[in-house]
Amino acid sequence: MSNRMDAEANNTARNTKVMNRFDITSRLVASLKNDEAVIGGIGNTNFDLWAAGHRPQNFYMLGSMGLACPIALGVALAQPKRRTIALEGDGSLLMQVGSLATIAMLKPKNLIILVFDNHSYQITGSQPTATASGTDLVTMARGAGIAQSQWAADEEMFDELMDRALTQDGPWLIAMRIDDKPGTATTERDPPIITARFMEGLGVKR
Ligand SMILES: Cc1ncc(C[n+]2csc(CCOP(=O)(O)OP(=O)(O)O)c2C)c(N)n1
Repeated sequence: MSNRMDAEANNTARNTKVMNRFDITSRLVASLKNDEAVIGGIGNTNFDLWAAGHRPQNFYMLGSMGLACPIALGVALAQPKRRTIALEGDGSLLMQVGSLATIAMLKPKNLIILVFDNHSYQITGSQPTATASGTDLVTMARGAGIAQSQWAADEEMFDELMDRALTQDGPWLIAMRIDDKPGTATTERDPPIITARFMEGLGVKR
């Protein structure tokens, strides 16, 4: 671990730069080494995943909040050799925050959670979430038992953390403070096609 990351091991959301979801998602996609599975949560996280360049190992959650982590957990347990990455907004993670405790309990080494915290339920009108009044999702994740939970202070630190998360045992949770730019594109909305393509991408036949 670099000195900088040691020093920032106890960082909080207050110390982080406000970044951009599409930029971070593009960095994530560029950092992928093999056929990692990536699960985009409802709305903006999967819109930006789609816009960053579709891959057959991407799954785009439509309709329900809070399911990126539970779906990614299932994939990580079913295919323990494949790194699996969940992308979730702060509002969605707060709705299904118990999934952090389940992940901590089951300890999937191959699971990485990325949290995009814009302090709001942006896509339904930017109503403030609890993180706007101080709830710290990294502290919550550590409390749930995911010891390797960190705020990325800036883009460079995101790249460093991602590099470690892709090569060292997890589970990991990396959180970013992000701006209020909307998702970059709208994902093609066809659930049977999304599911079939993802299963094919993971080498699983129905
Ligand atoms: C269970 C459930 N409750 C409410 C909604 C309506 N809804 C869809 S997206 C959304 C906000 C999501 O917020 P967040 O996860 O923080 O992502 P952001 O829009 O900020 O990128 C809401 C309230 C829903 N789809 N499902």
